[in-house]
Amino acid sequence: MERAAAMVVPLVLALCAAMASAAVVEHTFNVGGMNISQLCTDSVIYTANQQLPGPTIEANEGDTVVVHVVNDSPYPLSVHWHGIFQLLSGWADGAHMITDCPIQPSANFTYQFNVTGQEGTLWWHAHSSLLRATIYGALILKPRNGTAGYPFQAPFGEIPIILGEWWNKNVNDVETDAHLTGLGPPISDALTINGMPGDQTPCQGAGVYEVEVASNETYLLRIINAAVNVELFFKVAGHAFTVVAVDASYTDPYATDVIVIAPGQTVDALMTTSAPPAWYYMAANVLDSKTVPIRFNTGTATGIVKYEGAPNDTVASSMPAMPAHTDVVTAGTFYWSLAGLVRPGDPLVPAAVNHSMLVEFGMEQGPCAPDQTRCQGFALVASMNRYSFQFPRNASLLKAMYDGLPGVYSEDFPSSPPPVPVASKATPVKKVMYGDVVEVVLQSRAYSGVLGTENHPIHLHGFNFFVLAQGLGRFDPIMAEGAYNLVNPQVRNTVVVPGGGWAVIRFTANNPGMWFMHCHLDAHLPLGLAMVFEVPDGPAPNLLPPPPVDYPICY
Ligand SMILES: *[C@@H]1O[C@H](CO)[C@@H](O)[C@H](O)[C@H]1NC(C)=O
Ligand SMILES: *[C@@H]1O[C@H](CO)[C@@H](O)[C@H](O)[C@H]1NC(C)=O
Ligand SMILES: *[C@@H]1O[C@H](CO)[C@@H](O)[C@H](O)[C@H]1NC(C)=O
Ligand SMILES: *[C@@H]1O[C@H](CO)[C@@H](O)[C@H](O)[C@H]1NC(C)=O
Ligand SMILES: *[C@@H]1O[C@H](CO)[C@@H](O)[C@H](O)[C@H]1NC(C)=O
Ligand SMILES: *[C@@H]1O[C@H](CO)[C@@H](O)[C@H](O)[C@H]1NC(C)=O
Ligand SMILES: *[C@@H]1O[C@H](CO)[C@@H](O)[C@H](O)[C@H]1NC(C)=O
Ligand SMILES: *[C@@H]1O[C@H](CO)[C@@H](O)[C@H](O)[C@H]1NC(C)=O
Ligand SMILES: [Cu+2]
Repeated sequence: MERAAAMVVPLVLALCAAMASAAVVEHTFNVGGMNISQLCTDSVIYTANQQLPGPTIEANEGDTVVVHVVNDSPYPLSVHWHGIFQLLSGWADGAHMITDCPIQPSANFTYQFNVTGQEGTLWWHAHSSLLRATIYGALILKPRNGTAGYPFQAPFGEIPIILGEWWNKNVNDVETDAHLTGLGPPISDALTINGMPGDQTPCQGAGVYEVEVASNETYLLRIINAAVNVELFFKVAGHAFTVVAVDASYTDPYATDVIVIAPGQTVDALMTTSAPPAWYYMAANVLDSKTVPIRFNTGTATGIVKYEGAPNDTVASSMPAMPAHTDVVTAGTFYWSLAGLVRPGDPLVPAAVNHSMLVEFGMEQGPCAPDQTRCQGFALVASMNRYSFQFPRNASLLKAMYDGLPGVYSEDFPSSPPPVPVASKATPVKKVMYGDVVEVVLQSRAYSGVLGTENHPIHLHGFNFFVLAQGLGRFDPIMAEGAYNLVNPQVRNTVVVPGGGWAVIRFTANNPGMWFMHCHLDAHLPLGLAMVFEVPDGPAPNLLPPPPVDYPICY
């Protein structure tokens, strides 16, 4: 009886949603300190509304999202709506010093944007220092007519799975240490599932995420990698998945028993509860793609899937067999097998390209800066096309563009790597015209030295891109071009470029603004692994409106 009643509710909701016109989805996030006992340690962390993960925002395509962020923390911060196009609302992108100056302590700012042409799972996070380790949450975008609009059978239930990293320390201090030593942050103390580390840590009684499911039903798992610095494997013992979307873009259904997900990415996967009724572990562990041995978190975060009415004595024997940390083959298979689902009316891959770029990036050893007081011998430096990105200090790039403020940035980001040996710290942008098609070969530089190479998840703000091809080693245009998927490539906002390898992305610059493209490992972003696309206004009505009245200014 109970089950039958539960089935009726989604149908009614779907009908209501189909009739409803665009809605306004409004939230207030009070970002402030929160006492928490985690890993047998009492800490003060900073969260939105005293929740870890923070509140879930759920909207339908076409809705307007309004979030009042009140900064009750001692840190200036901005909040980024990861993957949202921000069509004609670039001021609300929340990219620290790119589109916004941070919200000062005791101040507030209202982010407002429309959800246009996007469905699936995205997320939001602080975009200032390591604060995003605890200030994050899910951003769920449903079709305009609700679950009836899914290009797959509406699931019985939906389960957000937000993977994260936890430090037993104030993450701002972790960030400061990373800068003082010049070596990046130390490894995290635990991995988490929905904010909790699970029962495989040395701390007895640590929090475990648990979810109850009914037998023989299909659930939609909305998986988000909110970890700061690590790619992750995710499995549920005794269960398999069908991937139906990544980064809020539908995919051809892809069957797998392991999800591979990099910081910044999302994966929507269907899971059918057809196993014998029992408790099953879900687990996440690190994919370590480094070619040299550097310490990483070898722990496993766990949660439990509990079948209704099942005995609990089966959980101990049901740990999923996780891939080895170094299993880059399993990772590559997942990342490279996905294809986009092309439906009538979806954007097609643009055939002609206006800007063909080769962007080479990587890490090197640089000199210790005077303020890096604990730096010994060298500091890590990262660059894109030889420029180590420097954040502007006096104005956001978007405000500087809008006001025509000189001296904040230069428009000379090169379209291919110049033959200069050292990375110089600067704030160059690549200017393209509104509506131009941009193709970028993202080339990871290979090193034989002590730094080795590793995968880098490259994230573009403001646009989705088509991933036309990916490969290992040096990009060879003759070899690669025949292999471009121009028919149904996967569509993403964050692509994992394999260590020493490459990926080719293509997008249409149909939104005026300043759009950040950067490595989503926070160990690499402050070192300069970033650049910016400048897109001026298009023909009316494609004009960037003036900044909101409460837009934070820099001090
Ligand atoms: C944390 O706990 C301390 C000691 O009980 C208390 O003084 C403080 O107000 C608490 N902070 C928050 C943010 O709740
Ligand atoms: C957002 O949607 C609202 C309601 O449909 C519309 O009035 C407004 O112009 C849109 N804003 C932008 C920036 O497109
Ligand atoms: C936001 O700041 C404004 C201006 O200081 C103030 O009037 C308003 O009450 C604040 N709103 C919240 C929710 O704190
Ligand atoms: C929901 O919207 C999708 C896409 O517009 C459409 O294909 C589908 O038929 C709609 N379903 C219902 C039940 O309205
Ligand atoms: C689930 O489906 C299988 C196969 O149809 C069936 O054998 C089993 O009894 C079902 N389990 C429940 C709890 O309904
Ligand atoms: C399983 O149930 C027993 C009896 O209710 C309880 O003592 C035990 O703690 C439970 N185990 C877990 C892992 O919840
Ligand atoms: C971009 O390419 C298209 C197609 O070749 C062309 O029509 C357009 O003029 C180009 N735009 C610019 C700014 O060159
Ligand atoms: C930024 O502001 C500081 C202090 O007002 C000034 O010294 C500096 O020249 C400015 N930098 C730029 C790039 O305008
Ligand atoms: Cu990186």
